Amino acid sequence: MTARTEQSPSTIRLADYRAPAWRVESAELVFDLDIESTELQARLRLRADPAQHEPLRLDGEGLELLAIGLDGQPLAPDHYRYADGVLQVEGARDGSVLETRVRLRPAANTALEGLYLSGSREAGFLLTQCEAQGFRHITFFPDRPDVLSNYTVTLRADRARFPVLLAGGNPDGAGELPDGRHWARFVDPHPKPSYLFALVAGRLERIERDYRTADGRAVKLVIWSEANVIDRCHYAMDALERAMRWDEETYGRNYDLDVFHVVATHDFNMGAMENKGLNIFNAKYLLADPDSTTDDEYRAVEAVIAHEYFHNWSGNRVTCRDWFQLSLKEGLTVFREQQFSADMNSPPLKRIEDVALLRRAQFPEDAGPLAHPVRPAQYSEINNFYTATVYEKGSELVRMLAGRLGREGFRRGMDRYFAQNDGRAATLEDFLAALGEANGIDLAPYLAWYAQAGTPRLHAGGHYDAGQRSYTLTLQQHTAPGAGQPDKRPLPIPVKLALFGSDGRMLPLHMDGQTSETEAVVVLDQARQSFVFGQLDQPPVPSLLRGFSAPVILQYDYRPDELALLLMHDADGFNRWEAGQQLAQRAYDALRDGAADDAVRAWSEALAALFQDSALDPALLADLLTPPGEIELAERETGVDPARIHALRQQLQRRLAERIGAAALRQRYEVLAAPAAFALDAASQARRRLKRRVLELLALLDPEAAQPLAQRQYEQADGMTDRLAALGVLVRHAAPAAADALAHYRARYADNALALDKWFAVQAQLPGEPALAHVQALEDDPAFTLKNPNRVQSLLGSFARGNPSGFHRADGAGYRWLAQRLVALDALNPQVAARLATAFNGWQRLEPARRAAARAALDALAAQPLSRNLAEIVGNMLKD
Ligand code: B3K
Ligand code: ZN
Repeated sequence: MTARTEQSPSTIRLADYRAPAWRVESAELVFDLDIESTELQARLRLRADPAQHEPLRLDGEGLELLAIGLDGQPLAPDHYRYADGVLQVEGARDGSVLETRVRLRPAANTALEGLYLSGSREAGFLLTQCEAQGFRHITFFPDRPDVLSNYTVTLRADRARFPVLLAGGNPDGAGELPDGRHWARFVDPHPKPSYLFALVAGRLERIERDYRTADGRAVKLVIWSEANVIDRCHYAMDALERAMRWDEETYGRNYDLDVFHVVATHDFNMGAMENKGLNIFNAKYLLADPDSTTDDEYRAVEAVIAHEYFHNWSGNRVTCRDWFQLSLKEGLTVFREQQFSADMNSPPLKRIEDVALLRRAQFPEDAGPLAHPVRPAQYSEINNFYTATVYEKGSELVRMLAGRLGREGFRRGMDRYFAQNDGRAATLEDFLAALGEANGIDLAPYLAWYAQAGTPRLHAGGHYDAGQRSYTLTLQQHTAPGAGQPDKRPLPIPVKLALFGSDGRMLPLHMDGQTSETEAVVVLDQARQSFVFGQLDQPPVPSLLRGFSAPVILQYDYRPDELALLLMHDADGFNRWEAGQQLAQRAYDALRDGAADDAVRAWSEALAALFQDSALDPALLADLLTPPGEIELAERETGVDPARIHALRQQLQRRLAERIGAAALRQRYEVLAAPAAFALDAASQARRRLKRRVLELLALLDPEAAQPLAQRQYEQADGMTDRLAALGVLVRHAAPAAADALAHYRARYADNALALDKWFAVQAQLPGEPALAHVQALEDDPAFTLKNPNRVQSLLGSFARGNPSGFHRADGAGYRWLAQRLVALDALNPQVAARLATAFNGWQRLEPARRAAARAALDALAAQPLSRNLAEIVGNMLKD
């Protein structure tokens, strides 16, 4: 197999969607579980669509078929055919029962899709991953999300080796079998698509909690993990309870089974999976304790626990008709999770974090060869479409709709959406229709957002007319051609805005003879529109796109003093930060272009003043003191030279540190570092966040003076946030103490996989040329393996996707090395290989030498036999 082109016959198109010719009313599955060889007997009651006269075709990948029968009779070999992932059966009628028996080999499954082994053959446990198309690796089935079936699952296994047997749904009996074996049965009362099937079997420990839903159901919440980490599951349990309450209060959604199981595994391709009643989590998003978990990771655990739980309604009760609708569940669930996290923590900080992620991960995707609409029109490998566009941009689209309808209107719309689509496989049209109908508003124009790739640029210009006392704001939008869409249409762009006077106060908005409050939303739905505001005695400073009201790139030619005014006075926490980011970008541009110092001075002086403001939230201050990242800065350039970007950004931060001054930084650091009892509350987290930032600035200003502080912080840290921050500073500045600290950390956390991942990651992020040799040496560490996705991400991912100046070496050695590793990884785990390959995104915009080297590495890769996953990514990268 080589990289395929768009014409490949394996391309699946939204336009070709057809309702299933065959459905499965009920599936009775009996597993005889074993590490090396598992056997599965499946009994499917079939329903035929009378309008379609199609033979019965079921999906099945790599299955060893042991027996097959139809309506109680064994099938003769000429009555069925199994080839190329499809089992075709002759003679099936509406109401027929198909029985198959297959053998699976879990321990040999390194792709971690279908049924596989987590951990060692001796001590590990069995589990499944089915989304998107893993179920076809387990049994023959119409493996598509619009086939909803009733599942009865019986698990049988050796009791000593597999004391715990779990599947989705409610428990329905358990008992002993001869020869030390036992069984357990589960019945799911809610029809579900095959991608939500799950089982887990092995030696696991648990923690439990009784929960009563708002509508009165008694639910047993159980979190499972291997024995050595069960003590680290309590935070997740608390977060789960908070999420369940929040969904009852905010959306009126109650849980609907008697049990809710959550299982942690160290071997997982992504974050977590929302299987009905049996969520499975990458341990990274479930385990938490102060000694091994940073504050950011604590918040991620809370967010992912909530995300998967929220899927029970937005995803499971209402699922997707086809995989093109993926954002129907993912964008919506990310949005619900973002709302929840904002409510649990700080709304402005959460917004800043989410927009920063959008800019770092989604904007580059939308601007490069992997660009696709939130609802793609075609794909080759669906697992490649679990992207920042589908998730993060998808969430922004829901946010725009929610903003348009207001809090109560959105709730009304969501109630209708759930009521109309419960138990169905729905489309994005169904979603917009329900929201719109419940509010008497036609939301159809927003569908264009789902179909069009690329980030719109929003150009804003203001004109003040002293005679008329009016201010005219002219907005224009433009989306560059791309992703096979030469002509982009104007989209509805809600622009939330306020006007500021020169004293920093918000001005009342007089528009179209109406006076509104000091904040309004105007919607640009044409290529260009003007909005006039009256009764203004002075030219105002506009605060535009407040709260980041649409996922666009805003361009407004602010003067530095205008940005400084917004940075000081904007009550919208997001826009306040944004003003600082804009100022930082101007300062960066000035440094790069060798221009006069004004912009650097404007930025650093404004921040130096805020540094003294004791009323400012330390966490917000930490974010304000952080200029846009290297990936974001590269997005604004052509002929990208990542080494130069890194150097300029360091220089910029050094200038900031100089302006604030070593004494002020040092003093603030000592205050922040004063001993305090470890706590996870917002104030404590904010203090640690600022402490880290101040230490980093100090290290830039005077590495030698900062080193003992970092060393002391490392040694005295009472939690991972402080410890890792200090280690990072020591490593990045090549401090003499770095080697000792690394050795100490390596030994201290030798048995803690998640902490060890951070040890690999911190070294993979060493800037510049030396990083590659470091990474290569770390590949020889006995703890490194290509078989574990978290470890691959921590070393290879942190380097290739998170360390631009390290990966993009001028000599191209980073590219060649990655291409080689991708081939090896692809043979084990195509999903993880494909994700890692996105590190090449943006290669066409590199400066010529790097571009040529990247292209050569990609060409060499494309010439190899690759999985469909990796072939699609590489093929897209090389598309014109
Ligand atoms: N739905 C899963 C992702 C499945 C990815 C399949 N390659 C997790 C989530 O988004 O909640
Ligand atoms: Zn999700």
